[in-house]
Amino acid sequence: MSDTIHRTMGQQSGRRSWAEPWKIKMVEPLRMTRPEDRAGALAEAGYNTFLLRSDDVYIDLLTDSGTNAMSDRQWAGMMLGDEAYAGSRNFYRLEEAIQTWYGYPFIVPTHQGRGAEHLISQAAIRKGQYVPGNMYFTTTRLHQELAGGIFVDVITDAAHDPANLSPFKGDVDIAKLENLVAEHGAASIAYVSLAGTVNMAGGQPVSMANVKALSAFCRGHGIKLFLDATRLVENAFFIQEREPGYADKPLAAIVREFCDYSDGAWMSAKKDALVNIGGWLAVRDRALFEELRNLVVVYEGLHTYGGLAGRDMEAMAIGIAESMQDDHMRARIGQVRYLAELLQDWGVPMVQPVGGHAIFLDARAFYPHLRQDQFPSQTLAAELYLDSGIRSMERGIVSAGRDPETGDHHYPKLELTRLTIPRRVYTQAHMDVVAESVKAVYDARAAARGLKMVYEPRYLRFFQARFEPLS
Ligand code: PLI
Repeated sequence: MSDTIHRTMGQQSGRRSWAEPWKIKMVEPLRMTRPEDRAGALAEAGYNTFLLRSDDVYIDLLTDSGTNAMSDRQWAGMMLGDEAYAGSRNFYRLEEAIQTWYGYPFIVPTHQGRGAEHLISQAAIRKGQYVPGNMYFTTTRLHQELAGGIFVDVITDAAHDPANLSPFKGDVDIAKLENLVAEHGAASIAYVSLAGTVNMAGGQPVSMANVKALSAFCRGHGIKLFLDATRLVENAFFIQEREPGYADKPLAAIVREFCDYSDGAWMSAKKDALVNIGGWLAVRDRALFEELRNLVVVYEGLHTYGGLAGRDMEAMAIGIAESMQDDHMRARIGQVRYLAELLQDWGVPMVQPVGGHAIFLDARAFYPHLRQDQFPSQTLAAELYLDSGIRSMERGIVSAGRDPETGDHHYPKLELTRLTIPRRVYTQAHMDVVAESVKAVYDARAAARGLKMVYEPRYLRFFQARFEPLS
C-alpha cells in the first residue's frame, strides 16, 4: 500500500493527501448510459470498443492518446495560431521547445506519432534489415515492416510476465541484442528502437543505466539508437522514484539526460505533451534530417507544419513545458496508482508493477477457462462496457496481429485489457466508479463465454475487427 494515496487515510490523524496541481474551469457533460442501450450499442459495434460511438460511453478509458484536457495557457496559445502555409511562427516555438526540453537540434513536425514512424522507417530502414526494439508497438512495428524491416523483440524476459515485480521491465536485454549482431552483423541492423514506458508491456519503464549501456553498445558497433519519446516524461518519473542517484533531479533533467544517449527520437505528442493532436521527429544528423525534411512534404505537409495547424503547434510547445513539471506528473501517475490500489485490494489480477498511463488487467488470469483464440481481453473489454459504460481497450492477441511471413496469429504472452487514464480529465470519484465496475465483472468472471472474430481487416486489425459472442 502506498503511504501517500490510500483512501482509508481519511480516518487517520496526521493525514497528508496529495491533490492535482490544477482546478477545473470548464466541464463537459457526460451521458449516463442504460444497460439495455449498452447491449444494443455493443452488438452494433461488433463487440469492439473501438467501434462504439463516444456518445454511448460513460467513462472513456480507451486511450490516453489525444484525450488530454488542455490548460488555459494552451487554449490561449491556440488563439496565437499563425496559419501561414510556410514559416509559421508557431513552428519556431515548437522547434525551440523540442530543442530545449529534449535536446535534439533538427526537428520535423508530423500530424501524430505514426506520421513520424512512417518517415523514420522509410528513411532509415533498408529491405531485409532488422529493427530490434523493447517490445513491439502496433503502429511502430507495422511501419518498420512496411519499409521492409524485420522487427526483433529484445526486451528483458521479465516484461512478458505480468507478476514479475522488477522495477525496470522496459529494459533491453543487451545479451539478446549482442546475439542478433553476432549472428547477422551490425550492418544488418537498421537501428535500435527504444520506447520509454513500454506501452504493450503495461507502461513499464526503461532505466537510465540501461539506455546508457545500450548507447555504448550501439556506438561501439556503429548502430543508431532512436527513441520513441511518446511517454518519456512518465519514464523519467520512474527513474526519479526508483533509480539510485535520481531522487533529487527534476524530471526535465532526467528526460534530457536520457535523450543525450540517443541519435534521435519521435513522439506522439498526444500523450505526454498534453495536446489532442500532434507529433514530431527529431535527429542529430544533418544528412538524415535533410532526407526526413524532404519526405515530410510528400506525406504530411510542408516542413514547417507537417500536417498540423499553427495553433496545434503552439499548444504542443506549451504542453511540452507543462508535461515536464514534477507536480503534474506526480498527480498524473498518482491517479493511475489510486485506481490500481482499489483493484489490488479486491484481488483483481493486473500487470505489476503498475505503469505510468494505465492499468493493464490480466485477462488470462481473469478468464482462465478461455483459450487465447477465444479473445479473453476483448471479452473483458466488452463485459466492462456492458456493466457500466466504461470503455477500455484490448491489448492481447487481437492487437498483436499476424506474422507477415506465415500469416498465423501472433500469440503474445501478455493478454491484457487496458484501462487508460486520460491526463487531467477524470476525478477520483470516476476512478471509484471504474474500480467498482471492474470488481463486478471480476465477480461474474466464471460466466464469460468468449468471442469469435467475424471480420478481420488487413492492417492493425484491432481497430476495426468485428466479433460475435460464442454460444
Ligand atoms: O497514435 P499516434 O499515431 O499519435 O502514435 C503512435 C504511437 C507511437 N508510440 C507509442 C508508444 C504509442 O503508444 C502510440 C500510440 N498509442 C496509442 C494510440 C494508444 O492508445 O496507446
